[in-house]
Amino acid sequence: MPAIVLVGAQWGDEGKGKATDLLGNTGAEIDYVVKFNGGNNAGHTVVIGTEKYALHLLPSGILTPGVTPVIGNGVVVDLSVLFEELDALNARGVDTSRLVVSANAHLIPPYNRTLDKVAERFLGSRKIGTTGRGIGPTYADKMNRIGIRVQDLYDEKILEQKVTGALEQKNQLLVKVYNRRAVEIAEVMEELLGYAERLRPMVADTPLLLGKALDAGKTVLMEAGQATLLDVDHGTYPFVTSSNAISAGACTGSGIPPTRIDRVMAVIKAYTTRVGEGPFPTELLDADGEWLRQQGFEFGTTTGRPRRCGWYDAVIARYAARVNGVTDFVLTKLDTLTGREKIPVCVAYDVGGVRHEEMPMTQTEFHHAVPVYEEFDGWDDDITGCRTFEDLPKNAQTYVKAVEAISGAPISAVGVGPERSQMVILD
Ligand code: 2SA
Ligand code: GDP
Ligand code: MG
Repeated sequence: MPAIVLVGAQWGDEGKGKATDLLGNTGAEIDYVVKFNGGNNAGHTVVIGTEKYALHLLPSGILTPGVTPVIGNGVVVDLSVLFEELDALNARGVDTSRLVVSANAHLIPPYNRTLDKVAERFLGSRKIGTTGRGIGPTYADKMNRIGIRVQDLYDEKILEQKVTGALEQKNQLLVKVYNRRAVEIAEVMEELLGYAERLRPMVADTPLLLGKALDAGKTVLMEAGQATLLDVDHGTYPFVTSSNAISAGACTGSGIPPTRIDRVMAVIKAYTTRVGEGPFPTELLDADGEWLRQQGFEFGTTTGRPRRCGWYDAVIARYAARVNGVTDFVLTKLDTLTGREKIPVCVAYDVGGVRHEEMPMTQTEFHHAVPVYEEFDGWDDDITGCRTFEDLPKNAQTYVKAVEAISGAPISAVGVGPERSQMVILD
């Protein structure tokens, strides 16, 4: 199993961090875990025994001894956050010395953090609900060819030229559009260069490193930040993040070609959540939504924002299966649904009287999609100790099998609690 991609099937926070960590610790024998998109907008929580880790910029593989964690070229890196996270993990006794960072990864300069936040304020009711970490402006700079890359830190003349060029545009925006103070070249240079020497031993030609590793028979896991419906091309645009979070993004964001990938796992929650703005057909704005938020502890790992909650949406699952080429789903947080008499599942949408089995073509239709529900019987027994499918109560088994039948790919594992071991592995 040389290259595996792990993505989120919904709007994020499906439990990708735990799934990655679990893969690294079960038979899969993962050698490298590569983060290929996003930056410190991500928030992955991994619980090992009584220890809880919240990772943002670092790949979840950092917690597994023997695994080499890699920050791929598709990631945007805030150096201050990188070293804060490394220091915090080191203080807890985690060995982070194997971390590798792509020379081609883009850096989040301080002015992009400011621009992300002021742009959101400026948009008012049209805001995206970003995490305010400078992600969007940094990817925009990359496409606009005014980005700063990791390798630029080691050619000071080039770095200064690039920062000067970028600031010509950024200061116009900051001063003239947003009424902020202009940013000085010196302060940007100082922040970026301040980390250069500490970063130097981690910097590598990661596509070459990973290509050689695959040639040598090593197993590489590529871990997505955010999720399918937040993908800039295939998500609910413009209410998306600014990178490709689907499986195809793993190739551009790591330099590993599609021909080397033979498994695409998608993590999907037994219900649905979203943070930030944008359409969400099964959203529950009532007591049931609040019940899911409290039962599932649905608050942002990065920003602490309460997550919007709704029922499982099989239209989204089928869409995710298709655009990612999902080979298997990991269904998480089944335990959160314990205690309900009935569990509704969205099987299709009604858009203006027309039934849609598949994701509608336009965002206008998606905004107006009304879920068509089927109800399943719930269960009361605590399932957090279940480890085999047969351990699950009959109604929970029926729910899992029913969801699998309409989601477009088989379910290979079911999460029954936040801890690493709380997983039911299916045949
Ligand atoms: P951005 O900051 O430009 O990427 O925001 C654009 C949209 O992407 C959403 N987004 C996320 N959605 C879910 N989880 C994310 N990570 C954190 C977590 C979120 C948090 O794991 O809990 O702590 O709030 C994440 N990152 C970005 C974002 O909400 C916007 O809709
Ligand atoms: P990610 O962004 O996809 O990695 O997900 P997050 O870490 O942001 O959010 C998922 C949350 O659910 C975390 O708090 C996890 O500890 C927790 N979690 C993951 N799997 C399960 C599960 O099967 N059951 C329960 N109760 N919690 C889970
Ligand atoms: Mg998260």
